[in-house]
Amino acid sequence: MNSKKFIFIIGIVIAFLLAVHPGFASDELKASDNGKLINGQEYVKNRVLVKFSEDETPTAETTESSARGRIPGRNARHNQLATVLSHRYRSEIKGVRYHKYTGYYMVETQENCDIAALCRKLRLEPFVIDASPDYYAVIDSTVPTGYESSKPVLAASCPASTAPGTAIYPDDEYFQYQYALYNTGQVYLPETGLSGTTGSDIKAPAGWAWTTGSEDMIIAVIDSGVSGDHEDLAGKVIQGYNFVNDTPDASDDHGHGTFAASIAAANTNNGVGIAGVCWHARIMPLKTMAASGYGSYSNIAAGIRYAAEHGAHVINLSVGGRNPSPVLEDACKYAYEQGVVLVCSAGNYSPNVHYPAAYDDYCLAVAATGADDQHAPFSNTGPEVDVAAPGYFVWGARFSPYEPDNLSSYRWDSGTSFACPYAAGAAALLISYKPFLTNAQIMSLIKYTADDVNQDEDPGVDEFLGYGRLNLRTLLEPYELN
Ligand SMILES: [Ca+2]
Ligand SMILES: [Ca+2]
Ligand SMILES: [Ca+2]
Repeated sequence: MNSKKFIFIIGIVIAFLLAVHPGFASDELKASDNGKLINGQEYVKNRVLVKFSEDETPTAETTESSARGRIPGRNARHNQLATVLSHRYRSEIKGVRYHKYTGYYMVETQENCDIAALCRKLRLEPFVIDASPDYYAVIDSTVPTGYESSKPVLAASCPASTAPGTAIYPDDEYFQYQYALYNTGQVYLPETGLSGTTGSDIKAPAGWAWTTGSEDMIIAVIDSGVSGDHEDLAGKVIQGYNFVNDTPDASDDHGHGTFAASIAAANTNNGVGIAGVCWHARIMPLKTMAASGYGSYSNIAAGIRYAAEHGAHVINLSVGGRNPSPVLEDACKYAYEQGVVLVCSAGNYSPNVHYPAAYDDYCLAVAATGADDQHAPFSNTGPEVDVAAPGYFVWGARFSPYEPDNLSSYRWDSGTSFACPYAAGAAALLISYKPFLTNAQIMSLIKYTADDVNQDEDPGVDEFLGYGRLNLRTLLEPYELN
């Protein structure tokens, strides 16, 4: 074994050891001492999210809330209740403020407050529907930032750009490595010589025969931000929002969001980089995850509501946490009721499907497969899994905060994080092609047209792959009635 290969394998081992423990906390997280543990999950220190009873009749809506449409507005009665809490629990509560993005009230606790005990007490108040910690979610990548492959030596196995039938083969430089889109049994990891299994792909060229997507499509990417300066996302990224720093600048300071966005909708057939699933969709970057890879549920909920309020058709959520939480579920319900398709990663190594993916009523939960259509070993399992897509060593746009001027590089990465945007891109393609479908119909079609690739071991719907691996050909091609 040569030394390069040895280092590469050691790298993979370290990557997976780290991935088993999602708490690969960055220095930033350690330094800020973010919270204690409830059920093993970290939450924002000194904060409780409170939802007041809807029965408390609103007496006055603020202009701010009415300008924001259907988001529940701050109302005078709720403000009074916030004041009541501040007085009644003054030994534990420092202040209460309305969180305009979620409609919840954020309680700031005194230092060393027992958050779990305070939540229990607040829930006993007749006018409090829920009081919960503001949990952290984590990005669903299994390879830590900084572990990135070198630029590969190009193999001579690129499919022809003209092809039999109606399938479309784009001319992007790295399309040849994207077994996820079109698997010819090609080498997909040049450093290792690993090759795929013919047909273990989402049948993208056959799907693109019917549509390559509409520029009207907006995919909101709730993540670490997106680098709109990357060559394969240039011209794609519309105005979003940064909920971590409360500013309109939603640029990426991690790399995860840029990678996920590129899988869903990279500039395609432009001769460089990779091919995206929905070629012409635009990306709305909603930064809810800090450079550490962690983000609070309240920020993610804010991002989900923002997307629904600002015209997103699809929301890609390659993030999640182990705890259910009303603030997150309410946001998913709200976006779903606005007609948005919410596509969520099932999570890695939890081992159960995490949240928001596990909200069956509102979210499409996506598991990961590899280049042989096998369930990826890290991919969470459970009855909430709806569909699977490749997420084991897949190619995407590389953005590194350590090399912000390098806007033309690519790499592989793994995780249900990167299975998710294949399904999000598929949803955007289907909406482009059949805009009359409802979000519930879109979600059903994605499930019902998937391939039951594990039917020998797990026939039918199962807890590993749901209905099966995504198939763009059967999703998009018209049915022939005989
Ligand atoms: Ca490209
Ligand atoms: Ca589900
Ligand atoms: Ca099955």
